[in-house]
Amino acid sequence: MCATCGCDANGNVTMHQPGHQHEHGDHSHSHVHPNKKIVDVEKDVLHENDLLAERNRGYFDAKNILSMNLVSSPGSGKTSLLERTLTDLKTTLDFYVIEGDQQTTNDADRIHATGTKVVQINTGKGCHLDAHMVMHAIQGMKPKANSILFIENVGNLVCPAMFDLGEKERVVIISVTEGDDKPLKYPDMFFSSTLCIINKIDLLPYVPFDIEKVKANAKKINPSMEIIELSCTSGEGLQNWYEWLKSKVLSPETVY
Ligand SMILES: Nc1nc2c(ncn2[C@@H]2O[C@H](COP(=O)(O)OP(=O)(O)OP(=O)(O)O)[C@@H](O)[C@H]2O)c(=O)[nH]1
Ligand SMILES: [Mg+2]
Repeated sequence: MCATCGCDANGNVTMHQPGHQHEHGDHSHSHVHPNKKIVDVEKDVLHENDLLAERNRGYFDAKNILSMNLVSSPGSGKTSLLERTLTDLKTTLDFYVIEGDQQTTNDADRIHATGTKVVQINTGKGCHLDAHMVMHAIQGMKPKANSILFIENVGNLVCPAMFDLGEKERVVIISVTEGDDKPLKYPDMFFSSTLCIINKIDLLPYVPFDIEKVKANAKKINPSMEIIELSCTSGEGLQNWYEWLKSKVLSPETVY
């Protein structure tokens, strides 16, 4: 059992690459002993995760890799946003993707179809990625310097908020079918993210979703959060996302 969220992240991390599979039997995840105080275990798990996240961050910084953790509820459009972005920008920027899901290589297969190098991490019953899993994935993937690494987290607005992966930016995606109260109901995720993407705006005429209200709610939780509205289906607003992304890319000359 995962001490911090109650998910059973017990056992091995299986990393799938389309057409290629690895078994990593050395993944360690802390377990709750029935007699131990949960609060102590939580501290240990998160402390261990934070140390590994710092290690990942050092690796990303040293290689000037822009790392982004994409988080959302299941189905908000994380993979759709990646498909659009990779297809539209692959000639100008160098991309890598780590896909996190409980099961299947569906998302990795979709990313692979865009011609981008991708590793799938299956968490089994675990409901979030952690820094250890990401460390293994980047060791196998060896992303080039000055590239962009997208990490698509498991669809879940709760547990991934607690686990720093060493990313530079955390991007939370909410779709208009989910309700405009989500920032208030899941404040940790919105507080810890730097950008909020409101996706599926093509569906606004059909759903009772107040876009001004969701923005106000997000700003209430995190006043410095940036917000971009878009539709992966119609393409509306994607340009704003691409400009934001490009503005975050550091040129090699600015690294010291
Ligand atoms: N109408 C509409 N549908 C969208 C949009 N973006 C994504 N979808 C649809 O939403 C569904 C889920 O999209 P995904 O990209 O798989 O979502 P996800 O967040 O990656 O899902 P998980 O990985 O399962 O958490 C798919 O059927 C998409 O086609 C959009 O902008 N508008
Ligand atoms: Mg996905």
